[in-house]
Amino acid sequence: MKDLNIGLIGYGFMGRTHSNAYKRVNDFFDVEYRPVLKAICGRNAENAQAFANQWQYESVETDWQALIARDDIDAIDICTPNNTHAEIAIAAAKAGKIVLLEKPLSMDTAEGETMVKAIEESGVANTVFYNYRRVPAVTLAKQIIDDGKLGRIFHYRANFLQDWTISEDLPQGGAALWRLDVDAAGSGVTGDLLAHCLDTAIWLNGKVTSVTAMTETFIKERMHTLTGEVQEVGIDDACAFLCRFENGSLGLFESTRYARGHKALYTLEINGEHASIKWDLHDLHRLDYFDHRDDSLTRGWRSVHVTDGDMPYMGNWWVPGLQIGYEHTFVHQVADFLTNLVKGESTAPTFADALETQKVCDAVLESARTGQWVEIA
Ligand code: SOE
Repeated sequence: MKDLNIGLIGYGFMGRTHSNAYKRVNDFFDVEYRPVLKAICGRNAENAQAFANQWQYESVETDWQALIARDDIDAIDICTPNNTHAEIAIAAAKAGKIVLLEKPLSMDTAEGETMVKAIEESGVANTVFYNYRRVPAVTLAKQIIDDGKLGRIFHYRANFLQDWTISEDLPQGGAALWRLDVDAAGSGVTGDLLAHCLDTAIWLNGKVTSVTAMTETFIKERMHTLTGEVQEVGIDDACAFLCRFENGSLGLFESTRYARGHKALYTLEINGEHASIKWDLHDLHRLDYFDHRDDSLTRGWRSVHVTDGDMPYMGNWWVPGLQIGYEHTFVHQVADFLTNLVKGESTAPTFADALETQKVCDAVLESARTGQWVEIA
């Protein structure tokens, strides 16, 4: 077993999901590397120390450049706001460190391209955490599609609905609310939530070739947490778009943070010539499947409980019938990453894969601005 010394930057929500994955992976997956929580890095020394105590990191850094300069760090994991991804990832790649990055890749396509260039020039192993690919039911959907069971695909539909920003008293910016600040996030639901839907869609159904979109910002001004000043809101609160895929199918996507009652309702449905698939994050261990070729006595929607030992990832967990959840998707990505690392390979979605998602996000935002269909180069 080889040690892989991790230096993780960012002690927020995603810092916790990634740390949990590093700690759990060897308990459940037979991989040749053992992640060692070597250092946590964050600007606030007290918060970073508290995080280190909670998750048992060996040391604390408050300067990410100092972290990258350390010889005892093999891999840099970036869990910081989006506007810092490029600078840190490029510096880490140039220093020859392995790079793991929480989604999305970048603020925009141009920045993403510089990141892909740097990572490819350095040749370091990399991955971007788009964790929902590794929900066992979603991975099973990929296997079903690749097996040809759906036949020709006609429609791809996805939603990601939340309701946590409806109050106009909610400020923008700062540690907890940077996702609402366009300067830190790049965009609103498009880069934060539809990016997840697009990563899964491109993986399951292939390239998106053109889009037409609309966005809305319902609350136009919010106080900034850091300055106390009321500022214009620059993010999209809601976005809906239509698209065409390279395989000829049509896509329909919607995301909002204003769908009262929905907390993280990521759903997708794919309709093919022979069969259809449906999945819902709130019931994440089930995959609904309808096959028109079934005999007429039993034909209907089946709800497949994706917990059997021969289903994706499930043989590594408990016993058939017992469920796993959200945090396990990150464990799966780390397990795959460590498995591929032995072969010197990166793990999908790589920086280059995530750039495809970024290009579609940019096209969506451009279309919403111009009112025109936008082709994806
Ligand atoms: C936003 O609320 C958020 O936390 C996203 O940033 C995550 O990527 C998504 O998985 C859940 O929702």
